[in-house]
Amino acid sequence: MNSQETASNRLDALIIGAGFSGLYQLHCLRDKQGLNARVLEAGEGVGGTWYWNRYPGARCDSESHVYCYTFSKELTEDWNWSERYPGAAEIVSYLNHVADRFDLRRSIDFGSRVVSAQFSESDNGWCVEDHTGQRHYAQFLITAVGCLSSANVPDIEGLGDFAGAWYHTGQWPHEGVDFAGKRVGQIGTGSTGIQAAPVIASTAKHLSVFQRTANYSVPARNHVLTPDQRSDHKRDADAIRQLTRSNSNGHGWRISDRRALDTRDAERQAIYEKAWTTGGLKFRSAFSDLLSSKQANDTAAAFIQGKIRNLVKDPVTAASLADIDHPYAAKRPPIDTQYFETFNQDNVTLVDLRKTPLLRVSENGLVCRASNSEGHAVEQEYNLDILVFATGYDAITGTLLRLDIRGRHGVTLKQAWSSGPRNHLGLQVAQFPNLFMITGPGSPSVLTNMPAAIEQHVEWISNCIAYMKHHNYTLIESPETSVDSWVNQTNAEANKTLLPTVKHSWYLGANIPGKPRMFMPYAGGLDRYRDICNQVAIENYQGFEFS
Ligand code: NA7
Repeated sequence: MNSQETASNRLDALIIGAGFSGLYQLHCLRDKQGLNARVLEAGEGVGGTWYWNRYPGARCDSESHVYCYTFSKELTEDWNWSERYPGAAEIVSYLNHVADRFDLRRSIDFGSRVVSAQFSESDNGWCVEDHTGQRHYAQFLITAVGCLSSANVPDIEGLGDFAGAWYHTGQWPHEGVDFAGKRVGQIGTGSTGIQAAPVIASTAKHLSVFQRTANYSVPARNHVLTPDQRSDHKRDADAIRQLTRSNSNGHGWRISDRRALDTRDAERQAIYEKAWTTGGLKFRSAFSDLLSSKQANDTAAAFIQGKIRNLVKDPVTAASLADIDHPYAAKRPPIDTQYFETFNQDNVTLVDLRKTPLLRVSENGLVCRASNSEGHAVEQEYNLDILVFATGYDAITGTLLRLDIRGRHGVTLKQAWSSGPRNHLGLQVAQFPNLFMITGPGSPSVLTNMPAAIEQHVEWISNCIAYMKHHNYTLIESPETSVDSWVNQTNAEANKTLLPTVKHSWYLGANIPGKPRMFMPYAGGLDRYRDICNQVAIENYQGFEFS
């Protein structure tokens, strides 16, 4: 690295990504601390995850009055959400409004994809290269790349032969896709597939949903917010903020103290009925023991499976949809608008891949292995015009690893994480000084309402940098001992729950072939995590080393 070049244009902080985290991090460092901070963003606009995820039905599962920043009263006051859950387009509008309101765009390079980041021992800083070969120098490097931003397109034989069009939901064309009169195949029945199927089926000639693993889903009960509901949210903004900042999940509701196993059958059933009618992720707040006791969880699972069997008219389809192999909410629990009801439409078919496994993509569509009336294996071809991959992401670590980040002595993040992601407090990796991760592995992230987790991380990182500037420290780093201790705590928290018991969970990296299996998010709750981080800061950032 040319040190003259470095000195002349070195930033205090370089932030990767202009979604919820990157925008707030920029605001905190540039506007509140007067630092020279800049954002590199691969997209042509702000929005992060929501910039790319424009698939049909794309909508947040958090309620709109909590899926937003809380740091500015004026911002809360002047923004109006239109529905109980914000749709993708409205979230992008909100983030554009934030970018304008705080004049953030002038510090963002759009269309700038980071291809590598190298720590320099001589400069105690980072050299970041974008796809054009341009180099950017900064004392601090902060990744704000989101947890679900690297699309997982499965390596299915023959995809190159398909004569129709195919799309991954996480890289959806901005001009949209017209399904009218088309035969559509959708692979995947996670949160995304469950949102997309009813919308695709509303215009497609035919939709075939290829289901590998059946999934729970609870009705979202989305609705347009009335003027009264909107003004209640504004009036109660302080209390809502206090709640989202003090509970375990960052949502606007607390998990009940009541235990399912201590509740009599009739009462428990009534509680589930009420939660089903209310709808949304709040269903899982019905009892405290749903994620700690399999027996308790079975009661929720049986309730939802009963609902599925009632909602779906064809008994064979209903049985396939309700034949769920994991505890409720041990995988990310979807919420839906008319998902199960969609299978009652004449133009919708469920293909159960457990009974008829997917063999390959052909020129005409998808080929599965079925059996004929004599029980002999035969190939069954589904003719399709459009194939939709709702197959998820290389979650949490995927994008970080693709950035080709190199720490001390050229060690790559891939090498440091060869057996799974390891860091201190979810924030810092040993041998990678002055690198901070927002909502990376080892932090509550995807187990919470993301903006609540993001605000906590951004504020902690900003305070830490302010502390360093105040004390004239130029370098912060986490020793291996701190990393070991945090990894042990993260594993211990996960093992208190049913979360790591699911074989095919992206929380564990199990959806990506070859990815090391390790439960990635911190499962001890955002409230506990916040307390731990605050205590570390109070004790002069104990567990970190400064120089
Ligand atoms: P998910 O939750 O990872 O779901 C992906 C779905 O795709 C799931 O049903 C997978 O089945 C299925 N899948 C993946 N690969 C294949 C192949 N090769 N063949 C058949 N089926 C496959 O991703 P989403 O986008 O739905 O949700 C991600 C998060 O976004 C969500 O949790 C929210 O936080 C928002 P599997 O279950 O692995 O058998």
